[in-house]
Amino acid sequence: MAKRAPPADRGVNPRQSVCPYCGVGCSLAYEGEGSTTGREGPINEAGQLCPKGAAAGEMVTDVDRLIRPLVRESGYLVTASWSEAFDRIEQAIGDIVEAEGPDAMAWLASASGTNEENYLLQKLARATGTNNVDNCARLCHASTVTALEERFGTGAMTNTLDDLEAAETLLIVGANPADQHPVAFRHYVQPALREGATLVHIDPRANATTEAADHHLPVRPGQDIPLLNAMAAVIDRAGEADERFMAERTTDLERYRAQLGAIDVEASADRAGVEPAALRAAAMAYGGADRAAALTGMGLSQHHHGTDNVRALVNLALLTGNVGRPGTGINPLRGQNNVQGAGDVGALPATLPGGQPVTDAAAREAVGSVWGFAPPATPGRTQLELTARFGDEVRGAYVFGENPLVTEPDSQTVREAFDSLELLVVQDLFLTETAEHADVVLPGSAWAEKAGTVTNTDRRVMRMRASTTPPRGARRDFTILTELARRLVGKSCMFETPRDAFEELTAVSPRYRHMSYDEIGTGYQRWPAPSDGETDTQVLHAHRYAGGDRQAPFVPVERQPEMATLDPEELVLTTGRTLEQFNSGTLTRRSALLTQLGSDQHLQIHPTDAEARDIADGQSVTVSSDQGSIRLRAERTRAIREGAVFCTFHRAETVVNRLIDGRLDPDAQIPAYKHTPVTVSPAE
Ligand SMILES: Nc1nc2c(c(=O)[nH]1)N[C@H]1C(S)=C(S)[C@@H](COP(=O)(O)OP(=O)(O)OC[C@H]3O[C@@H](n4cnc5c(=O)[nH]c(N)nc54)[C@H](O)[C@@H]3O)O[C@H]1N2
Ligand SMILES: Nc1nc2c(c(=O)[nH]1)N[C@H]1C(S)=C(S)[C@@H](COP(=O)(O)OP(=O)(O)OC[C@H]3O[C@@H](n4cnc5c(=O)[nH]c(N)nc54)[C@H](O)[C@@H]3O)O[C@H]1N2
Ligand code: SF4
Ligand SMILES: [Mo]
Repeated sequence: MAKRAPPADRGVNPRQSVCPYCGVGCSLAYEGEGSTTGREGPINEAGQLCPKGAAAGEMVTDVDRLIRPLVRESGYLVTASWSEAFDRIEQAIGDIVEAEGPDAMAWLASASGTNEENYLLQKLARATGTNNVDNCARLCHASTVTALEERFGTGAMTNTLDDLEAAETLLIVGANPADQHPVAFRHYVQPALREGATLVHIDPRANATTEAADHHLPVRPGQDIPLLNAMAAVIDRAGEADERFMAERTTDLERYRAQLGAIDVEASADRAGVEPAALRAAAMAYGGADRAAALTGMGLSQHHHGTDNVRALVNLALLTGNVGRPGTGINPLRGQNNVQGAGDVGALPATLPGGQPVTDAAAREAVGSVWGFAPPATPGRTQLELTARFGDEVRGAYVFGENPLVTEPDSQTVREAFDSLELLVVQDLFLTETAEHADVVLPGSAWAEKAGTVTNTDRRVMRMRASTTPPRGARRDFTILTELARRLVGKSCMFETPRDAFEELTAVSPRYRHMSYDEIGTGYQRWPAPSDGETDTQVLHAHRYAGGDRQAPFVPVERQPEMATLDPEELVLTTGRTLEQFNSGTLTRRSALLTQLGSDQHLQIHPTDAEARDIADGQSVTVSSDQGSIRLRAERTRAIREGAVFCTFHRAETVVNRLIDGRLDPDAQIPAYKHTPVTVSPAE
């Protein structure tokens, strides 16, 4: 496939910005009075938007926007001036750092914030002396990134959205892009299917993506490893492995082959809960294609064995030579509009801007020479490790654009943890469930009010432009963080404008070194930098992996995931998303348009499982795990497989995450939102 050049600047459009919701990164403009229109952008070339993008203006004018700082007095949040709020924060952080050291603070950055805001926040944290900075990428693709980095040297999408049209087969595992990345699905996946590509969908639940699929494997939640390994065994036995690729580009094949040789395909299919014939057919669709691309999401990443899940998928791609060529690869679909960027700019506890490890002395020195101070050398703690230490070794938290009281697992414990802090600062647009527990709440800015850059799922950096000012009394996020930096660490973290921060970012981050704010214009610039003769880096790992090696090891996954359904009374709860709502729902629940379109939160249950429990369609049910109980309305549907139940986490008041335990994947510290043994019974 011909490589497309980055589109030239399409002429000055002073209002063109990027959608504040998902990682696809559609271009849009705020038209005033709560209305938004799509703009012809690098991704949505005809200006298409999904319903969330179309409704993105509504949050800007919502009557509940925070417009005054709040501080806690005698147990109540009361309005305060900006200087009172900043004084309170400065004093409290100063006290905590003096008494307990800088690691007693937790800094949570925002995957919904710009690169410049997140760059500033992580730099500020490091200037105070801690690497305790993380963001909700930890809850999302931490396991994917860990598994990809260990093989390929970088965790990002190996290919691009444009490149999908070169695939003969698309393997979508644990993702539902028709609902969660809708414009990417319509604009990139569906055209590939119309051109004749085959779609294999692995998901315990039939959904909008499944409607387009040729093969659907309704895997039992948590059992992707036996399924993916059995697919590999089928491919290998059929002689469809790519021997030449494996000889040139992989190591440790013998161990992997030994594992494959011992696999009983029927038994694995049984364990995974799928038909052996369907498994074989899906395997041949992937293994028999010359170019097959895998797209992956939360169904694979959010497990106690999330990293192992992705390892199994990487093995499959290496076995079939589906890495480093157009129309192939492993492509994590990223979550928020800037979750890729938040990591790129260093809002992670173990990495400096550009993915450089904090433990690398040369990287620390290079970054430190620009910053004027050296970043600390010991990796910080991850988001959930920090929460677990609240009230103990961690005394204060600064939460920028996240709502962890709703979105972290084991909500009851999380709530107690947040309440045990000496200082909780929340910078948000609304009085979220988390903000209600804060000591200081700072009213920030919505997307239409801010300028800067964001990095989408396929490594494209695009610019946001402010077309209006924050409501009177609120402030731009970048301005808030600059003032905070001035007060806490003085000049070393001060920037006049987001452009200045971006320029410094290009100086410290190898990923962004070739970029320029002006040249991005209304187009994009992608990382990594193109080498000679290339115009754009659509395909990573073509000759060498990003880590510099020519060969990547097979890492056989021998551990079998636990089976939860030993007790016939038990079902496995898996959670996820709907088209019209976004994460904790803070923004989408307020939209009249989305509420009109969107469904309520139901518990999807298979008719056979419902029958066995005397549960009628629409009936109120109690869902209980070892952690607690909640009530939901049942929806009897064959869309969900037997033995599993599904609901979303968008409705904060339901507190679904009360049911989910706090155990983490040992390699990536990601929680298991996709696998909770529960009992379901008619509500009293
Ligand atoms: N409309 C909308 N779009 C969004 C978001 C949103 O909230 N709403 N959030 C954004 C964010 S932050 C993210 S991270 C992305 C997430 O995007 P996705 O990864 O697509 O999101 P999920 O719905 O969490 O999970 C995807 C699918 O995994 C399936 N699944 C559950 N358990 C398993 C399992 O054990 N194995 C397999 N193979 N599949 C399983 C679920 O049935 C679900 O259909 O979406 C982004 N886009
Ligand atoms: N059960 C279950 N739980 C899950 C998941 C799951 O699949 N199942 N998925 C997990 C995943 S993948 C993720 S990413 C997390 C998401 O977890 P969170 O990031 O905590 O969820 P959001 O609702 O996206 O919260 C974003 C907050 O930022 C605010 N905000 C948005 N834009 C701006 C801005 O420009 N400035 C400021 N100051 N604030 C802003 C919003 O108002 C909102 O309160 O949830 C995780 N939790
Ligand atoms: S697909 Fe994603 S980026 Fe595009 S309009 Fe919808 S939510 Fe926004
Ligand atoms: Mo996410």
